[in-house]
Amino acid sequence: MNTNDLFIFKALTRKQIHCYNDQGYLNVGKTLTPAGLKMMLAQAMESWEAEKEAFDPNNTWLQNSLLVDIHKRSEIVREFYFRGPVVDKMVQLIGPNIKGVTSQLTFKMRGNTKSFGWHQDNGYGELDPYNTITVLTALEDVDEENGCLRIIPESHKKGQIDVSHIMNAESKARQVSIDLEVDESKAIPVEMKAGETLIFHCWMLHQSRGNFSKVRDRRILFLRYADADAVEVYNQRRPRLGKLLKGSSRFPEVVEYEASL
Ligand SMILES: O=C(O)CCC(=O)C(=O)O
Repeated sequence: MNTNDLFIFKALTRKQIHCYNDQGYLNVGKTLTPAGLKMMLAQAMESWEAEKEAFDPNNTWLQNSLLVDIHKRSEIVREFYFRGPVVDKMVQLIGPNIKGVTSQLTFKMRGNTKSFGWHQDNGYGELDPYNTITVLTALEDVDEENGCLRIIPESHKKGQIDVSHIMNAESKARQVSIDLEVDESKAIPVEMKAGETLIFHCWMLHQSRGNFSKVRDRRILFLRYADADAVEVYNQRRPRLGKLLKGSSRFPEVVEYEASL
């Protein structure tokens, strides 16, 4: 696959890095060309339609809105995740050793009016070191009407919030969602144009409301990248398995891990 026609590669500027570190999030601009966007949307929709039913308010977030391991189903997602325009940006922000730790679609199709509560991504699975980054790429324009992400700028400065009372073994089994109390007056919507990528820190407080558009979906590719030595705090500090994308890892199981198919 010749990705030069599909992806837009551009290093972060010093100003952007400062902004990310200070605010905890950054819209890095377009990472997909129109052709890349079209191909990614087509492959994502093929996977989505093969797996997912219509929205059902009695179903969980997972059932309605999430399709995991999307890099295993879509070649363009795999290229984007492993060798795309975000990987070198992760080196700039995290360091020389990088692994991919999550790839999924979070789709809120029209009519899916369920909100997703306030949380830190490191609340659903605490990784150490605490510099894991979530990377959202909008596959169409997203705004308040169709349920864009809402965040609290600088909230990453609060550090890890203890959610062990919510995320105990029993509640995990029941797929309980985290919904932290926050100061809503500090929240801002993060609107994005199709093909743009937003990155944010693993301690960033964020949530989304439902999709209240009658005519537009809200389709997002959701990836996460971590330091190649990142461990799962909730799992006896075992190394998080994920494909090594840059540099090296002290864990042989990470070096040898083949995530693709
Ligand atoms: O897709 C959304 O609206 C929210 C998803 C999210 O915050 C997450 O999966 O951590």
